[in-house]
Amino acid sequence: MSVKPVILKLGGSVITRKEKPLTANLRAIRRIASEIASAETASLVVVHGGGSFGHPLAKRYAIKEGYKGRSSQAFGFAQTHQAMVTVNKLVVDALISQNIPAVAVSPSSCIVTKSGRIQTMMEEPLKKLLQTGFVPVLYGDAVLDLDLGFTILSGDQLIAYLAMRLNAERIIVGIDVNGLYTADPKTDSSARLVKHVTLKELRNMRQQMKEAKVPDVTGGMLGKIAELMPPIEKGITALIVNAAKPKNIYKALKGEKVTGTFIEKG
Ligand code: IP8
Repeated sequence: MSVKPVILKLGGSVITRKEKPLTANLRAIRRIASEIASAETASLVVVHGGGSFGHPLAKRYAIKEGYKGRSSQAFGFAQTHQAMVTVNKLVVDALISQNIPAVAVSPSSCIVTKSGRIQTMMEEPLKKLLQTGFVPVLYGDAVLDLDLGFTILSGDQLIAYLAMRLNAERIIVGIDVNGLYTADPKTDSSARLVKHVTLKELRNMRQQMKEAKVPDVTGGMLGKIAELMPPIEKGITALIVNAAKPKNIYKALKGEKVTGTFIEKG
């Protein structure tokens, strides 16, 4: 592939209203679509999360835990996937309205996992889409699993996998907080934003938490970042920004200075 793609993740908490099941944040989706259009990134893959579409259904039917042979669960798998198709359509529609040649790529149709980790992906259509100048739009999805029957594939695992397989230039993760904090910014006012961090520093932070036997005090961010470690190890940088704040996704795509957490191998 000649131009290295940028992998952009849009968190479910940004594009949906997390507290209201099956409710999109259309304003945010449209604003981000226009920021993506203005940035004119040469090669781009968009991946979005589930938010109030995928997560409540996945939880209700215990999709992540695997297929226990109950027909209600199979129905739940279908509903979870369909909820993701619904929110994906809103994202793709918004991008197309901005004259971006966005094309939906359904993970459940081209990816199989094994114990929750991506085992195989039929990558050719995705690669061909990128080479032809399309913007593929994928998402966290309910997928078939060789050991579990089925499971949930997170958008975070997907972006890390795609970054490595597509030899990405960089990863941008848009969430609803400014980046990685030293504590959970939603509950702890002493939390400080980590603006720059290396892989070694990240490993140390995780180790310290493990030793102190505290759960992820960063509000789950460190766990999310753990997925990004393999591509970062390979020299691909990652930038976490607040996509709920106007212009941040534009600035991140353009490589302009923006508040967030920049992660590199170091
Ligand atoms: O929001 C999971 O993707 P994520 C999507 O990136 C589903 O964790 C189907 C729950």
